[in-house]
Amino acid sequence: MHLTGSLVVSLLAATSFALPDKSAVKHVRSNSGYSLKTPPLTTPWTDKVGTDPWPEYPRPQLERSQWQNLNGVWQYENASGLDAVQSPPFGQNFSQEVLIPSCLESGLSGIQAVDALYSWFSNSFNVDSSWKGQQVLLNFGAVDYEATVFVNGKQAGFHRGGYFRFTLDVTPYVNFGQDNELLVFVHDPTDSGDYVIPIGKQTLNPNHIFYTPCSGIWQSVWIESTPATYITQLDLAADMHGQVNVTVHSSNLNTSTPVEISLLENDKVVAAHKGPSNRPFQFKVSSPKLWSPDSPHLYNVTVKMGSDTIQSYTGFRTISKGTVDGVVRPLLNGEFVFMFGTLDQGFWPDGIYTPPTQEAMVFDLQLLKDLGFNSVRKHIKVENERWYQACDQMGLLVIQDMPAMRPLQTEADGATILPNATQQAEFGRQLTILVNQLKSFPSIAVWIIYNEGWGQITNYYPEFGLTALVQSLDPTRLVDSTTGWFDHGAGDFSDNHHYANPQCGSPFYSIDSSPYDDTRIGFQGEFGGLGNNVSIEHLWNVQAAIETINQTYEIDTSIDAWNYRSHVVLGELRDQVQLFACSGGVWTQTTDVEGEVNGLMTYDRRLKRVNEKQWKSDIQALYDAADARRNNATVEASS
Ligand SMILES: *[C@@H]1O[C@H](CO)[C@@H](O)[C@H](O)[C@H]1NC(C)=O
Ligand SMILES: *[C@@H]1O[C@H](CO)[C@@H](O)[C@H](O)[C@H]1NC(C)=O
Ligand SMILES: *[C@@H]1O[C@H](CO)[C@@H](O)[C@H](O)[C@H]1NC(C)=O
Ligand SMILES: *[C@@H]1O[C@H](CO)[C@@H](O)[C@H](O)[C@H]1NC(C)=O
Ligand SMILES: *[C@@H]1O[C@H](CO)[C@@H](O)[C@H](O)[C@H]1NC(C)=O
Ligand SMILES: *[C@@H]1O[C@H](CO)[C@@H](O)[C@H](O)[C@H]1NC(C)=O
Ligand SMILES: *[C@@H]1O[C@H](CO)[C@@H](O)[C@H](O)[C@H]1NC(C)=O
Ligand SMILES: *[C@@H]1O[C@H](CO)[C@@H](O)[C@H](O)[C@H]1NC(C)=O
Ligand SMILES: CC(=O)N[C@H]1CO[C@H](CO)[C@@H](O)[C@@H]1O
Repeated sequence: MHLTGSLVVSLLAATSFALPDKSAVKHVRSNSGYSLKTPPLTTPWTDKVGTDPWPEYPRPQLERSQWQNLNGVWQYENASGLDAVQSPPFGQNFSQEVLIPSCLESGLSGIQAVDALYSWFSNSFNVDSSWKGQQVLLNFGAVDYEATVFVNGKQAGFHRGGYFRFTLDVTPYVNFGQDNELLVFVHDPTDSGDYVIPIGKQTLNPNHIFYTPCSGIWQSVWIESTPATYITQLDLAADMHGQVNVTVHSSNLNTSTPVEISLLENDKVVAAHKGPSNRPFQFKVSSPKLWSPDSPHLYNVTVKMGSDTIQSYTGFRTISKGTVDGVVRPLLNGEFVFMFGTLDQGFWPDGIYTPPTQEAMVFDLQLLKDLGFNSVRKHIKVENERWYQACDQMGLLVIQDMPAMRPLQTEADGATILPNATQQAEFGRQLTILVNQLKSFPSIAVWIIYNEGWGQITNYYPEFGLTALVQSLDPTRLVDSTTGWFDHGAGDFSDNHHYANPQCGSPFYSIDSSPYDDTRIGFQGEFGGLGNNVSIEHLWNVQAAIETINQTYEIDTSIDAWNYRSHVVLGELRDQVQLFACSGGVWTQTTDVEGEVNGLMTYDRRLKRVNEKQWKSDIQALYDAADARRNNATVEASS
């Protein structure tokens, strides 16, 4: 018997429900072949990942106790092409071993593949005999880009979209108390051929601000056991008045089952309500403690539907917009909140899209909190759900981008590549999934649809329809329809990008941007980007990336010069808060990424460029300037 560490952890986590019989848990295949491949740069966590990555429960807002983590060492083989899926290699050992979850291109995967367009993954998993009579659900946190899943030789499902969670009911295919063969075919075209799909910053040809792609099973995989009728999704929204809106989605769409929801604080039920499944219902909690970045209070939630019980949580807060002293402002709990965050791309030199560990992931967010940022812009990527939970717990307002399709022009041939009608419809479908999957995280404040014109059709203005779509799916958030470039008046923000200095809510503007529109929120969706080269041990050690270091942004020749320039640029933003209609900004960026050396810290997270004392004071000055506007005091811009 071989009991992997991840199973031990997941079994230990399953304390309040019947534990699977440990003696029945085993893996048939040897896992001795996996070893970390040395990436071009490591992080302090690279060597801590081991072979049982991401033991934490992957779906914190719909948590079941009876589950089994399938992360760990799987088998991998490069596939010849799309046709390979027609003849799945059942019952075979593959030539290589791979760490799941990971990007095939990452050192942590043990593969470090290039051009991994078609792949096979296999693993075997035991379904405990005590689960017999229950449903068995197989969950994937995210697979980039298309996954065809086979269980014991039968096709169990297909999923398209590289950033989203999906669940397959594999009950009919599994053998209880025995090993089951799991085979996954993955097709990830990224930006090859004429594919125009949501990819964010991934490219098969990394250069400048475009990076190494991520292919394969890059978020956690797990199975869980449920009753015949089970909760598939929980939509929860709670506002500053104590209003709670709930929809408990059931696997049985035909009938409405009674559900009971309880809010808990320190294990005590502080509110409870009964309602139907599959239909929205509401109730009110008197004088809830509100959620905000300064006081990120959360309530635990238990939902029971028939014999299914799940754990979740929520926070009470209201995001809206309103006019404060004649200026349209974003409001949190009815008050102007100056939103100040970083461009946070979520790339890692050892894991690419997959943070090496939860601790590493939180390390980035903690730096932002320590410096006084109250927001973070998750840039054209979707994180695993524990990242949003961390923002909920730590108190960071999330500005969430939809992963972009290809940028307007490719470096190679200068050709314009825009989505055709089919691809545009698919973009809308995936945008719908994004909002529906993430809308119950209290920290998310703003949805972004388009970044700098990437994939944005301009012979008609699709952002108007997509904005209406997002507003209908989630009326509780603001929509920043176009951050940077082609603004035709859609959405809640008049959002400008400008480097290095900001032009926020300002009456002047540069050729790339539009004049501030005073009917919407004036915002600086990107600025800063100041660079500073570092020694080779902190650099992404790839010659092509090193050669582009001085081709993108301003490079300051010392860390002192970098902090001096930061102080000047942040001071300019403060002046614009005082003088103009600037309601927030996004500093580029949290960390260096590949050939970009403009982070608050380096790509390996080992060197912080920020002079913390100065940055804290410069960031506080932004909030003070905003407070002065909120209080309608007369202020003068400093020189
Ligand atoms: C996979 O195989 C194809 C040819 O069958 C090859 O072109 C490609 O480079 C291989 N990819 C990897 C990651 O090995
Ligand atoms: C796969 O490998 C395992 C042990 O590593 C071996 O027992 C088994 O026979 C192999 N299967 C095939 C089909 O080669
Ligand atoms: C709850 O639903 C009502 C009616 O649809 C809506 O007016 C209200 O804004 C919602 N509140 C929250 C917190 O979602
Ligand atoms: C729901 O109703 C449809 C059509 O009547 C039926 O085919 C399906 O089996 C029902 N599903 C459940 C879960 O009862
Ligand atoms: C929610 O539950 C978690 C663990 O179950 C606990 O650590 C936390 O304190 C609880 N929160 C509240 C507000 O009771
Ligand atoms: C869009 O392009 C894709 C890829 O070439 C193609 O498969 C699809 O049929 C096209 N759709 C339309 C409406 O042209
Ligand atoms: C940046 O530093 C690296 C390593 O020290 C060096 O090879 C490269 O030439 C430098 N680039 C610039 C633009 O200074
Ligand atoms: C950029 O840096 C490279 C070294 O990586 C150097 O050869 C080149 O001259 C620099 N270009 C400019 C414009 O400074
Ligand atoms: C300095 C400032 O913003 N003053 C404003 C205070 O509010 C009144 C009434 O809305 C305005 O007329 C002032 O311009």
